[in-house]
Order: sequence, then structure tokens, then C-alpha cells
Amino acid sequence: MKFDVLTIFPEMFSAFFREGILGRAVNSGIIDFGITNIRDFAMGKHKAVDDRPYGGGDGMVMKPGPIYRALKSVDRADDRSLVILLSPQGVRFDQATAWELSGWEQLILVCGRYEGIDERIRLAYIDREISIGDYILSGGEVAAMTLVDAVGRLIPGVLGGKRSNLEDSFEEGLLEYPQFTRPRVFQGKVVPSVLLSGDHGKIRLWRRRESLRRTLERRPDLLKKDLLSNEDEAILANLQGGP
Ligand code: 4HQ
Repeated sequence: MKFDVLTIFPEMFSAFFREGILGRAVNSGIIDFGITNIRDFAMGKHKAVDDRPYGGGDGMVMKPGPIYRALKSVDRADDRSLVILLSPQGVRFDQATAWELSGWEQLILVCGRYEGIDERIRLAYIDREISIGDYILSGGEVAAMTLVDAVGRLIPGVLGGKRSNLEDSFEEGLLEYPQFTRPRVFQGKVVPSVLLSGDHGKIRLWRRRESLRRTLERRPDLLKKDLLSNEDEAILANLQGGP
């Protein structure tokens, strides 16, 4: 999988692609990336990438020319590559979208700044417009990093077998159960004794119950009945009946 990022802030991505799980995947060759500075494709003495909006109003708009030329400069994996614009007007990003995007050979991510990009670029060259959530960022860069992080970890080999059951419960539409590590007593608070019991059947059941409890309390919208087993239904009924 290759990620190509088009941005006017290329340095925001150098550490991002160098560090952590993603950095290791890049070093091992599982993931490749390219960073294209849109400003390198700007013209004139001032290398302007933005201009005033037709019709007037506040803020600036990213000029079409530099983005067009930056896009043209990127090596394309033809029909196995997708051009994505990060913007609050896009379809909301979620784990299912991350899985789908992980199947492409190349993702080309266009990061806008200012009030966004010229509509003619969006119409002619953008395959997919994606939003990471209902809030306003200063630019698409942090949104692009969020997408790369979530998609990258789904590429086979990136987690190197460290694929914990942590996201498994999220893939099932449930929140994660609470985690504890040493010491057993911290500031007078003890680790639930079941986790020290060595009884793996009881531990599994306790964790499932805590996942269901949290989901019920914090994200009832995630409780998709069809994904719940008979055991889950019984635990839920018990949770709703008592403590
Ligand atoms: N922006 N999800 C405005 C976002 C955003 C989001 C990126 C701010 C694009 C022009 N992008 N620029 N939310 O707020 O993706």
C-alpha cells in the first residue's frame, strides 16, 4: 500500500511516517509513502497557492492550478488508486471505511487549507471526499494522518502479529473493557480480583460484561442487536435489570 499526501505543510508528515507502528511498516517495506508539496507547483515570484474567493467573502481559497499540477506529478497505480479529499463536507470516516480503503493499492490524499479548494478540482479529480468528524480543523493534514493511521494498521503485517483483541471488540461494535497492569494496588485502588484468579473462563465473561456495560452506558447507538450472541443478550438483560 502506498499513501501519497499533497499538502503545503510537508514537514508535518515526516515524523508521522517515521515513528511508531507506521514507521516500522515503512522501514520494512510493507507501506510506502510520498509527500508532495503543493507549493512546489505554484507559479510566480510569490508562489501563491491561494487566492480570494469569487463572489467575495472572508478567507482564501486554494487555487486549482498548483493542486492540479501536484496531482499530475504523482505516480499513479492506475485503476487501483483513489484520490481522496479531506473535508468536513465529506462522508464520515469510520472503521468500515478504513477496511475498505485498506484494499486499495494507493491512496492519494489531498489536504486543503484556508476555506478549502476550488470546486473544479473537486469535480474533476477527487474520487472520494471524507470527513473525520463534525468539527472544524485548520487544515486537512491532521485528518489525513488520522485516515493513514487507521487504514495503515489494517494492512497485513503492519501490526506484526500484535493484532490485539483490542480492536476486535470494536469491530464487533462494542467498546473495550477496562485494562489494568501492575501494581495490584495503586493509590488504594485494587485491580478486580477476577483478573488475578487465573480462571480464563471467568475473565472472558467479566470482560464481555464490562464491554457491554460501557457500550450500554456510553454508546447505546453501537448496540446493534444482530451482532450480539445469546450470551450477550443475557448479560445485557442482567445489566439492565440490576447494577
Ligand atoms: N478541514 N475532516 C477545512 C476539516 C476536516 C474534517 C479540512 C478543515 C479541510 C479546508 N477535514 N479544510 N473535519 O475540518 O476532514
